[in-house]
Amino acid sequence: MSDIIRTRGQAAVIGLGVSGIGSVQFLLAQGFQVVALDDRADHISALNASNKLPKGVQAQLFDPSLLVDCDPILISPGLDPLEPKFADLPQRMVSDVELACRHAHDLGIDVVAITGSNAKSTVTTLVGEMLKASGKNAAVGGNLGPAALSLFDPDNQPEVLVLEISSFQLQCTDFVHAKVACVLNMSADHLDRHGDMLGYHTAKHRIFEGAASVVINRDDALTRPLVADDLPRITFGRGMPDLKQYGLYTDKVEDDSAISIGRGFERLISESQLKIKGEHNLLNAQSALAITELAGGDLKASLDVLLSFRGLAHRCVLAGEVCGVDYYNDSKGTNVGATLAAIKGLGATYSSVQQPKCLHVILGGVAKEQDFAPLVSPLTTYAKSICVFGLDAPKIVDDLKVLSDRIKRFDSLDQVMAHLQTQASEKDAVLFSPACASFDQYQNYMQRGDHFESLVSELAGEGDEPS
Ligand code: UMA
Ligand code: ADP
Repeated sequence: MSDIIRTRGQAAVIGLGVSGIGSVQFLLAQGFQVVALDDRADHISALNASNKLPKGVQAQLFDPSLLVDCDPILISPGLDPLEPKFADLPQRMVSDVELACRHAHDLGIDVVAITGSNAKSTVTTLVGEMLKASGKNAAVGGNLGPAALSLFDPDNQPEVLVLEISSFQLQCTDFVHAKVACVLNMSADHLDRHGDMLGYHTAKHRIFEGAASVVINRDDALTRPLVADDLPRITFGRGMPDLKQYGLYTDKVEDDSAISIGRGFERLISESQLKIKGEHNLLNAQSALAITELAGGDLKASLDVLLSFRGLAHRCVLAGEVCGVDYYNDSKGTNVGATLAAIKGLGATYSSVQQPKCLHVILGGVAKEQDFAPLVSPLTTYAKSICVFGLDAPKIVDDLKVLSDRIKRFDSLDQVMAHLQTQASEKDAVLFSPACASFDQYQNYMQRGDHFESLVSELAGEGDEPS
């Protein structure tokens, strides 16, 4: 048994959100006494008045003196371990993900560990479904929820944990030992927390610690493990696949000019058979197949899952069609890399020789110190108009100033949609992919996406009225 769990003395959990509450429950079940801490007095009162924490555990305001005898100290991912208030803690802080990986290792449960700047939730969900379809008892969670430590069930232990792991979680993770580990892609995000790209990259690459095999994106050198580069591996990418690797066939076969996902010489599934659209989703499908293969899944069962997969809510989903204009909700596009993929993917789908510029792109929110200049090229190619709103609109407008002829600034999404109703014309698409966090005007990206979808429904209602 892992030393960290064997001690069974006093443990602490800092931050009592989804992962914190999961951690408290796990530690209690393991026989620890648990000190449960949070910084928000109102949240503490609400928790203590509810039955969300297990009996006998009282939430308390953070105070380092309460931690003196605690080991381990679990820190929730939303809290920065480098904050000065944590500097003098006697023990190292660990993430709930590290504890979950250690516990899985002790119990002989496999771990599949997935990170990346974008596509984590989509690929993690697909891998979970593919392993289940292959007959494995897979539990899926981590950053996409439920929390990693909530995935264990003594009455029905999973055979495999499929974990989406964020850079925040990895920052406090020294033990993973995954059967398969993958960094799907790397582009700038969360630099306000990690300082710079090197700090972000270093955090992400902790996922390879102790890995038995890896999946690598051939088109993104930053996804390669720097150490232990001789691990068993499968690669995926845009090019043609090599033997036993995944890739894309783009050549014409008889009458079928469709792009196909291939493994070695075999064409597995064509683009037109998939319900998820855009080149980025062809990469997501490949990475899911590769990870599932190394995790011991079945290819035929995995392809069946791909055929029926419609994508996750708030990720480039068609919210509705109003007066010949398609409206896409990509509220989960919370960084420049994600929005880049969405513009390229939908742009290529909607543009035609007659109308190369086909998209009205909505950006805005909290910029997280990102540079928006990488969006200039795809916006130049595909954007008819660009609507910017929210806290960091001035920064976005400034970074995109070479496109000033097609940018307009607004205060709210309501104003943007009222404007687009009069501007977008038949065969255009409106893409809501903000490239920013939502916290300036919304609780989270889900609430923001729901607001967009409700505005689309309102437009549809108005569009239906007889003139
Ligand atoms: N808190 C403090 N002090 C602080 C900040 C927060 O005490 O300085 C307290 C809050 O009062 C609250 C708790 O900490 O009680 C919130 O903890 P948290 O921010 O770590 O959030 P959780 O509810 O535990 O959710 C976390 C992940 N959140 C973050 O990483 C910010 C969830 O990912 C994850 O689903 C969940 O654990 C289960 O594993 C969300 C996310 O936005 C979806 N992730 C980021 C992303 O995907 O980009 C990384
Ligand atoms: P994550 O969990 O990493 O945020 P999601 O699967 O939730 O990833 O997708 C988030 C957003 O990332 C999507 O809305 C889409 O805009 C974008 N995206 C999806 N797949 C890719 C990819 N392969 N490369 C870049 N961006 C992507």
